[in-house]
Amino acid sequence: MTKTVFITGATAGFGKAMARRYASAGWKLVLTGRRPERLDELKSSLAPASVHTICFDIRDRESVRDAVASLPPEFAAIDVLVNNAGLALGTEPAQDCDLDEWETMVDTNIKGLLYITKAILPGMIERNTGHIVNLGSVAGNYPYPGSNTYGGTKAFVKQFSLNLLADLLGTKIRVTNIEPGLCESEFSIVRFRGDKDKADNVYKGTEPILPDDIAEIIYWTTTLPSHININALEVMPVDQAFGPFAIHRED
Ligand code: NDP
Ligand code: 8X3
Repeated sequence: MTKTVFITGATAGFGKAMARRYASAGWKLVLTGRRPERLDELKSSLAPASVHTICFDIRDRESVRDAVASLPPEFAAIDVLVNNAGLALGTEPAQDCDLDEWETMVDTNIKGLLYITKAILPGMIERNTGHIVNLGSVAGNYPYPGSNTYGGTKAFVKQFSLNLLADLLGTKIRVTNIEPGLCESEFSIVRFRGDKDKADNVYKGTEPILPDDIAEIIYWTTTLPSHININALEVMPVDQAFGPFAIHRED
């Protein structure tokens, strides 16, 4: 039977690449984001794939509930949910950050992910099948300067994914946390609030991971035999590694 994938944040980056990957394998797709023109363009580019688009802000609890409740019957049985929509805002030290931006990251990366999960999980439980893939980050595993709240939200995503697995023991539902490092998408443009030069500098002289790479990895985790669960998968480009501990010394 044709499977259905529900991807949040399909208007750019990983989400858009995943839409192409799953469509090429013949899946039905539910694609979401806040930019309707991008959703329309993507749907046309995926023809003749079976695509349902929904435009809403995942921070809005009612919109999430309505969007999932009003799925057409042929798209209502979700096999794979990819909780991909998310963002970082800024790289300033905590003491210089804007509280509104911190709240936006918490509302999107944590609360939005919870709203979608809570709306889609009951159907998976009822059918005793499904796979939830969350987009964590290396920022949820390791600290770095300026990661403060963004890293905190991704640490939440990591622990929530593991805790979901604990609660879902005895069901056939799978949960995977994907933890990428440096990947080129619109992520840095958003993080630097539209400053394209600053964003380009992040990737300058390196070979970052690309959205198609992440799409392939996620597709793989969701098409393994159904008795296998990839709990977490951390992935960085070869051009990225770890630095020494920073030590402050008085002059
Ligand atoms: P992009 O900025 O390219 O895409 C982000 C997507 O999220 C867009 O489609 C955007 O759609 C959607 N989105 C953001 N806020 C909302 C919202 N409030 N409601 C609905 N949709 C929203 O970033 P990436 O593809 O790189 O990032 C995808 C995920 O991967 C994020 O969770 C990110 O934290 C994570 N990640 C990214 C890494 C990277 O280096 N790129 C590394 C590790 C993790 P729209 O604006 O249309 O709403
Ligand atoms: C995005 C990766 O290293 O910019 O989650 O935090 S990083």
